[in-house]
Amino acid sequence: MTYYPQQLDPGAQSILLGEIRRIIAQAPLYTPTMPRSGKPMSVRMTNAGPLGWVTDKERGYRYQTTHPVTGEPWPAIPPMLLALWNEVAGYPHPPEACLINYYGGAAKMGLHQDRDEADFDAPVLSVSLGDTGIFRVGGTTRKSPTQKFELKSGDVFVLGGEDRLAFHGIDRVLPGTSNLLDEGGRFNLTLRRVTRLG
Ligand code: MD3
Ligand code: FE
Repeated sequence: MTYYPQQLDPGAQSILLGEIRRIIAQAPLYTPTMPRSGKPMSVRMTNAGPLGWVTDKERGYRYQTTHPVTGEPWPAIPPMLLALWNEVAGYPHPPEACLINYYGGAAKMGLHQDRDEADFDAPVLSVSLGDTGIFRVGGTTRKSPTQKFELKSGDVFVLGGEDRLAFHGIDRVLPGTSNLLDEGGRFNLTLRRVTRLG
């Protein structure tokens, strides 16, 4: 697990935010629902890239090529994110999915593992924009002790190797900790490989 605090300066953060706004104009944030229960998640989501992560009551967690509401293909991953992947991920193949999470007021994400990908060898890269998120990461079992990090706007995280399957979540977002978003809240972008090569 490698933490790059303030990897993006304020200028780069606002350019990236512009790219995210453009993606959301094409592929609106929607409210995902949990498998089986159909309980809505508090985080709203959309994606960029050839594949996007989605969930709903009927079909559960999966990757698909189209937006679940509009039926349109996901917009492309912004070149600056592909450049960031090349700079810090240390993986010789590009990401296939960029999940865009938006945390408004009371949104959070419970402790979970990311295991909907066929390839766990590739790292996962996360970029935070906007208000600070309280991030919790543990080990590969739900009982392992956890560590807390404050993920601030412009921070980048790379999860590779053993940490790729660590349990993690967002306890809460601290309102008023960033001026980047006029509406407040937090965006997290997660770049992932989904399919196995070869
Ligand atoms: C640690 N998102 O979308 S990103 C998710 O801030 C997710 O929105 C959180 O967890 C967020 O699945 C955390 C940082 C992250 C991503 C993948 C990981 C941390 C990780 C995979 C393994 C361990
Ligand atoms: Fe996750």
